[in-house]
Parts: sequence; structure tokens; C-alpha cells
Amino acid sequence: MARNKIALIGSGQIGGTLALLAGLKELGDIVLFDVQEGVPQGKGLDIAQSSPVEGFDARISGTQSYEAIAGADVVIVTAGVPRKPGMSRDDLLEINLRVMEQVGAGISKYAPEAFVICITNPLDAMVWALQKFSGLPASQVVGMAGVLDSARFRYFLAEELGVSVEDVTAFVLGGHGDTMVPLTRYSTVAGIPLPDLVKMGWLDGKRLDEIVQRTRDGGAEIVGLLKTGSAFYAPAASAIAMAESYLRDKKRVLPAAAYLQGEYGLDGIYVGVPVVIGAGGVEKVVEIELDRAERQMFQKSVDSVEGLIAACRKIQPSLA
Ligand code: A3D
Repeated sequence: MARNKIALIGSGQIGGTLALLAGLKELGDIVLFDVQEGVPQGKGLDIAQSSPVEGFDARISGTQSYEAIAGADVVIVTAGVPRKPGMSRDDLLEINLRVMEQVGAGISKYAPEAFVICITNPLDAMVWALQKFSGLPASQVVGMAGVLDSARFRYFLAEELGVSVEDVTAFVLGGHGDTMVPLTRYSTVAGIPLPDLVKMGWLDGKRLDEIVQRTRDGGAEIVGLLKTGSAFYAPAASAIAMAESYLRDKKRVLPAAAYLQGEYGLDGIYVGVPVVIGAGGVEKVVEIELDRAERQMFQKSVDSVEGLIAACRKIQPSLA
């Protein structure tokens, strides 16, 4: 059986980490693309030289030409600029929208069958624009944010309770931004919902509120520490989990920015919801019931995503 092919558009901090993880997990051959000459070639060669040590077989190459992504099974997009301290994700909108236009054209021409995972911020608006620019079916284009946001929530909870991260599940809904909605009653430790843990006295209610807030600010906390860029290890690991679910048809239920067509009473926007990812791409949007408070928080998040989409349309009126 021929190896799968994974194209990484953007070979910066996340792109390089994606290539290493895809190699270590033997997901397939890897093409790194970037506008910066030498960077994808250098990173590709460096990672290829780790393969004899780590014992994985993959062809890893770097390129400035979209032709090289031809026939990719998965395309992961990180092209653009990341945040610097003091910048919000939304400050990146105009410059990254132009980048999505180029990337969308490249994917449309050379890899129209691929499953496309967008990571570029502001995420929900960029994945929406990328789907439009590429013209690929919406079930083939998805945004990575929820896996990362819920991983942060899971990590903070496991640390607080002194339990394995493996036994903590968490759900985060809504846009990737300060309005994201960590859903405590759908988040569990070994199946026990967080509100029950509070009732049992295992988890302090005030600490839970603090953890929810720290999750919302998770990206900014790392930007503040790094000073020169934003998080990249956990974002890369999260996108690889999504790619793996697609390539191996695992049908994992993961939170992701998906195109809604009536679900949650919304139409024509991308926002973070639970989805099933398998060989068919986004095979199902899971519609969970929200109580009043959750629905209000979700709506606030949706409003902010709709604002970003409106800003994209203003910059690029062809994005109907
Ligand atoms: P960085 O290390 O700067 O890499 C971006 C790469 O894109 C650079 O190597 C650029 O040369 C390249 N690039 C710029 N323009 C183009 C173009 N037109 N075509 C191809 N490549 C281009 O950033 P990073 O890897 O740290 O982050 C990448 C993106 O992910 C940023 O927009 C971040 O804000 C975003 N991000 C999203 C999350 C989410 O959870 C959604 C988390 C962390 C970062």
C-alpha cells in the first residue's frame, strides 16, 4: 500500500512540529511548503535526519511550489503570521486573509481531494475564508482549535486533581477566542461530571472557575511567556490527532471548527462544535443540548465569529 501524503502549508513553529510528529507517527510522506526560501527545505532535511535514530520511514521534502503538494491526502495550513504580545487573534485578520486566498488557490488546483485542517488565526474566520477560496466541500475543510482548548482544560484539571490526563475528558464549544465556552457538565474525570466532583468535595468550585478562565486565556498565557510568538507544540499535537482520525478512519469525536448548516440554529458559519472525523472528513456534527447559560455564552462566541466573518467580507467582497 502506498504511503499517505501530508502537505504542510506554512513551515514555521507549528509547521515544523507537525512534520516531526507526522514522521514519528509514520502518518506518511511529508511535504513542507513555505514562502521563505530554505526554511521548509532545512526543516525537512533536519527531520529526515532524525528518522534513522527514531526508526521511521518517510520522504520529507521542502518546497516553494504548490505543485509539490499534488495528490496530498491531508493538508494542514499554518501559513500566516502569529500573535505578538499585546495583539489579539483578530489583529491578524487582514494579513492572514490574503494568505488564505493564495493557499486556497493552491489547494484547489493541486490537492482538491485532500482533508484540509486550518490552524491559522483568527481561526474561525480563516477556516471559513479558506473553504470559500478553495471551493472544497465543507466536510473536507475543518479548523483546529477545540482539541487544543480542551487539551488545555484537561491538563489544568488533571494537574489540580492529581490524576492522569488520560482520565480527564473535556468539552470546549464556540469560537477560538476569549469567548470560548468550556462546558463543565460535559467534562469528566473517569466519567464523573465536573459539577459532581464539586458536590463530592474533590474539586473546589472557585478553583474550577479559575481553571475555566485560565483555559480561555491559555493562548495568551503562552504568548506572554514566549514573547516572540505563540504556542506551537500543543497546537501541532492537536492537529495531528485530527489528521490521524481522518487517515485511519478512527471516527473520533473531537471538538473542531466545522461548517454549520442548521445545526445549533446556525447556518453558513464555522464555529467550534463536537464532530466525528473519519475517512469521510467531517462525517457528523454532534448537536448537544445546551442550557440557558451555556446557550448565552455560545451565542456571545458566535456573535464574535460573525463579526470577524463580516470583517472578511468587507475586505474581500467576493467572499459572498
Ligand atoms: P510562524 O512560526 O510564524 O509560521 C508561519 C509560517 O507561515 C512562516 O514560516 C511564514 O513564512 C509562513 N507564511 C507566511 N505567509 C505565507 C504564505 N503566503 N504562504 C505560505 N507560507 C506563508 O507561526 P506559527 O507556526 O507559530 O503559527 C501559525 C499560525 O497558527 C498563526 O496564525 C497562529 O496565530 C496560529 N495559531 C493557531 C492556534 C489555534 O489554536 C487555532 C494556536 C497557535 C497558533
